[in-house]
Amino acid sequence: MKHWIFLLLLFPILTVAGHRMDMDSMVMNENPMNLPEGCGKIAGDKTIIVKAGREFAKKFPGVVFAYDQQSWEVSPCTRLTVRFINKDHIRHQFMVHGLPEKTYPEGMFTIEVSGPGEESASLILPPAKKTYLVHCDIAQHTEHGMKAQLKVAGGDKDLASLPGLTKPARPDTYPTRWTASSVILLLAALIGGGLLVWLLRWFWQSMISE
Ligand SMILES: [Cu+2]
Repeated sequence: MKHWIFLLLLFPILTVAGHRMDMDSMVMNENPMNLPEGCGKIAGDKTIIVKAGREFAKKFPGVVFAYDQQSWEVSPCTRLTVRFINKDHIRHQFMVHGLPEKTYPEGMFTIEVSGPGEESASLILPPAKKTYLVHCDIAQHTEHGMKAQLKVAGGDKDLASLPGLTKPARPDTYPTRWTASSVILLLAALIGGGLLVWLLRWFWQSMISE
């Protein structure tokens, strides 16, 4: 009996247009049908396979999570199907921002997969030349590299901090703070090193002169 009450509570969530949810994945604002403003018809269909996980971050120094690609190009009014594959044992998302809010509530489209596995969903892209931010909204995943861009009609810019593609907006700096003790330590290291070289030379010379 309790299960039925639970299902009844869940029912409204499951039936909201464009939303899907099960134990392993979630899709928000899926839209394979409604044309965004300015599109006369669906210009064409395109499918991209997006993989997410730690293994794709290995080639980028200082990056922990990444997609297998950091940039995708799509033509205006294309119906894009995203096949999102999560390779990790943690949650990852493919979240697009900045879409027209009339068609996409809060301007967002999201696929989330909670562990190793995959989920697919479609969206129709607007006609304008624009670069959309794609990222994983799980805490710290964007900062650690799970960030990319989706360019429609060539895009209007390149986003910052895309692993292997663009420079960070605010690069990390590691300034040296010179204090009395660090200066003494440096001098001691220089003198100690010089002394060691002199000692070794002396030792070597006394060996060959024998
Ligand atoms: Cu993630």
